Amino acid sequence: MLDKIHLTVQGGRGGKGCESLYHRKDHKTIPNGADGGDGGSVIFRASHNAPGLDRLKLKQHLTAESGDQGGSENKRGRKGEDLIVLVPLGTSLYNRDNHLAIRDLCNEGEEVVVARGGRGGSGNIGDKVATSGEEGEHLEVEVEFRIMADVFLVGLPSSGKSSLLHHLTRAHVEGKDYPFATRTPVIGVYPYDDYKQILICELPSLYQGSTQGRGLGTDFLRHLARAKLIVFMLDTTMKYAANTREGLETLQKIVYEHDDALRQIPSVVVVNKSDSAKDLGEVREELQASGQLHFLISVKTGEGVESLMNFVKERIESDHHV
Ligand SMILES: Nc1nc2c(ncn2[C@@H]2O[C@H](COP(=O)(O)OP(=O)(O)O)[C@@H](O)[C@H]2O)c(=O)[nH]1
Ligand SMILES: [Mg+2]
Repeated sequence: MLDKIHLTVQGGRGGKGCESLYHRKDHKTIPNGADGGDGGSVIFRASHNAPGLDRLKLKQHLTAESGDQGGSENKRGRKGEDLIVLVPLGTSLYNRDNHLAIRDLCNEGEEVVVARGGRGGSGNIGDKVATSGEEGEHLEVEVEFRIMADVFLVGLPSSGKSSLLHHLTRAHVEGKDYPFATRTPVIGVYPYDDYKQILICELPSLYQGSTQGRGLGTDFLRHLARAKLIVFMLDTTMKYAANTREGLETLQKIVYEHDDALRQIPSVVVVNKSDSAKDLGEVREELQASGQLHFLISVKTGEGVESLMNFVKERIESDHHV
């Protein structure tokens, strides 16, 4: 999945104003050339039905329709059609020249005019000087997609992220039992209380060395920017960390070095596989010592999962109210 592309965006040109004279029977001439139509604008709109950015990338140059020329006998040129570009919810637009944000499009139907069409030229009607239409705005745009989810699972390989996601949401997660199975983010919907839901996203695993360009790297951590809760996930088997403390440090170091602003997002530590711990007492002690909010769970037996989800629901709901 491609989630960062760049496009050239061009508003439609304004139609030319018309220069035309009407010859009256008394030999007087009356200017009657009409104005050209305005060019169409390029408008980005967030939609649940939008294709991924891969599809947009095929176009590269997006140009709205030009306005028609003005005609004689006061016939105004037709306005060019706006070009509506559908993008997925969670798309951010940046101006590539000055690197300024244009807009985040996060709600269904939300839209922004990215390149305005040029104004149509004046006709010579009313003794105006006939002019040609304006060019439309031209912009190089960076389009970036970040997954819109409430909760993100970030963890060591094989800690049980896919298992937890599947347990809660029935999301189809491919290739379990293979430590680096989840290569792209996977999203599931956790329904509760009849009509409420929480969107949960599993990110590919992190481990010591992810930052050194091994494996998938850490670019996917960009998706965390709008998270409401980050779940740092470890497990008791200690295959990918010497102990709980070290595992947690590894995860948090990678995430916060990727972007220090992510520290502002609430987080919780989840240690999975309580059913197969060699020394559960030691794990508990290390978690206590970390001073961080934590849950010890087993996706396999279901132990602790309900308390975890009660906390998650409370956390997400309190977030809705601010
Ligand atoms: N004993 C035990 N094994 C688990 C538990 N949760 C997951 N597993 C197993 O751990 C392995 C890795 O799980 P997976 O969900 O793919 O981990 P991920 O890499 O974090 O997505 C799989 O073989 C799971 O069946 C648990 O609570 N207890
Ligand atoms: Mg996985």
